[in-house]
Amino acid sequence: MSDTTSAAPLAASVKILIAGGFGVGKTTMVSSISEIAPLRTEELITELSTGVDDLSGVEGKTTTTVALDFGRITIDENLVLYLFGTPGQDRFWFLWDELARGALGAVVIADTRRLENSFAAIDFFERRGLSFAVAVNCFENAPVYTTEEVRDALDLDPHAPVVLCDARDRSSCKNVLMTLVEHLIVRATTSVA
Ligand SMILES: Nc1nc2c(ncn2[C@@H]2O[C@H](COP(=O)(O)OP(=O)(O)O)[C@@H](O)[C@H]2O)c(=O)[nH]1
Ligand SMILES: [Mg+2]
Repeated sequence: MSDTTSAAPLAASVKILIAGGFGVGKTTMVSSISEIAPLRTEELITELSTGVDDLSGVEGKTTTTVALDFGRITIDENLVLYLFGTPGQDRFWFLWDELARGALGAVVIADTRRLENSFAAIDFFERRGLSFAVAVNCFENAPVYTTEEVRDALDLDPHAPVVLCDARDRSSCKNVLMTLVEHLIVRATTSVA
């Protein structure tokens, strides 16, 4: 079983953040894609936090991520992605600087019923110069927009990738991450400062 003869290079480990507003599907995405049991810190939304968190549109949601979701996906023998879901609530913003340290890129998940919930994450990454892709999580009862309409509504840079996805579907999430990785490679090879 153990292979000590081959000198395969170690895969690059890349840290990716999974961000977006409250209830957009961050925990769902990390869970559906991770090949290790996702480490998750969810707590029941208490009576107390229902007054604090904006639950309109996500009334069915009974747990909330208080720290982070963590998962891993092996893309191929050269590349392993470590996924860090960010907490969606404003009161956990102090964690974002720590979480962003060492990250190569981010996925910002957006819900077309509440696009404005993802503005803060986009703003944070734009200000930090961290490359990101926007993944529109297509909930069944959400208005359907084209990726161009979403790009306009979010006032994104013309080459920031926007993809439609289903956060519950592994191959759909993998497609999002591949799009981000390709974008990171293009950025790294064209913006030699
Ligand atoms: N119908 C549908 N429900 C989803 C989808 N993604 C997430 N959900 C549900 O939406 C709720 C919020 O998702 P969650 O991943 O906890 O959001 P988070 O706050 O961003 O981590 C959960 O009840 C999920 O099961 C989706 O693509 N379609
Ligand atoms: Mg969550």
